[in-house]
Amino acid sequence: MAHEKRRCGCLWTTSLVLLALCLALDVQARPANMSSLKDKQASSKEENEILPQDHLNGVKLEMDGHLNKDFNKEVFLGKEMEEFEEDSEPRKNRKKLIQIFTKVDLNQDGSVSAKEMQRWIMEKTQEHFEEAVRENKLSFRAVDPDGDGHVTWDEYRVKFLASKGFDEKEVAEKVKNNEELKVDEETQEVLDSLKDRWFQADNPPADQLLNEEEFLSFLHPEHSRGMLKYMVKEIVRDLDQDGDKKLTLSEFISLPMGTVENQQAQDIDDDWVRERKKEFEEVIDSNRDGIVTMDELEEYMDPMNEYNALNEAKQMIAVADENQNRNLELEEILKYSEYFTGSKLMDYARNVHEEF
Ligand SMILES: [Ca+2]
Ligand SMILES: [Ca+2]
Ligand SMILES: [Ca+2]
Ligand SMILES: [Ca+2]
Repeated sequence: MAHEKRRCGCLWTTSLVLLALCLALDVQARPANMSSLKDKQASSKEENEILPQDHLNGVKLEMDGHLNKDFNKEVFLGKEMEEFEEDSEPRKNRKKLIQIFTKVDLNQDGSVSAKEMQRWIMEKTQEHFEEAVRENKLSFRAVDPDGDGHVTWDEYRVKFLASKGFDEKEVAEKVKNNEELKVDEETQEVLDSLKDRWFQADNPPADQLLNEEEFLSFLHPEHSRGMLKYMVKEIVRDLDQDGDKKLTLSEFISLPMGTVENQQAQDIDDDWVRERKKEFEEVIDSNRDGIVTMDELEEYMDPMNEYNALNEAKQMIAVADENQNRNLELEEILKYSEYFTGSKLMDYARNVHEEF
């Protein structure tokens, strides 16, 4: 009887583990989707635009340490990305892709070289930055309603809590009177890390106020040298397990702290590990000594790094280069449309030259 019971308990434990694994897998599959969802919510809800996002267009890692799955699309399409998302009609997309091809092919010889692709990637990355500057104008206006060009941490904190559903007047009153704010633990954690980031974005001489430019680097650390370092530090802090401020492969292919319950799931998720391993060994660890330093990670994450852009260009070409001439022809780019634009073209092979 007792034996029976034990076996029952064992089965029960096994199914619990299985359930946990399934849940963990689900969670793990989520980050990339979550961030695109977050972006959408942010653009539809103005108050969310005052919050730094986990996902940054044209940056190879998300803030939570996950690889940016859309990176190649982002640097290939630039600000035209949304058009491809909204308009899924293959015919139109095909036409657009052909137009893009003729622009990437700068010397108009009918094929795209690594150099041409590199130039294009730099241009498209710049577009994402210009977009960020434009959006930042609106976000800054939302946190600086009196328009004096400066925002204090307290003002921002009130706006942030208001966006989380707190009563803005009430919070503002409490902050003004230096009263304690009763917020849940999770919100407090976010507040603490935002505060850290806020003071990092305050350029010397530190006046504890952010102007529009500083606010831009608060929301978009990728284009400011100091903030890029800060972002790298945050990511290393999350992934580094032995505290030496460097990353080994095993640290890099483990999930960030706080998601430890995914460890087992991660071990069996071969794709996830394989992709990260490849990225670690072939790209991030540039001197190939098996260790990723903060400097290496910073180089890797810098969107305006020309060397990275050339590497990315070569990688992109290699994916679709069927005739192995280290260049991309129109046929190749149309065939691999999903890789470049995220949308499939079923009739890629038909009448490629029809539009000319
Ligand atoms: Ca060319
Ligand atoms: Ca380490
Ligand atoms: Ca290294
Ligand atoms: Ca080719």
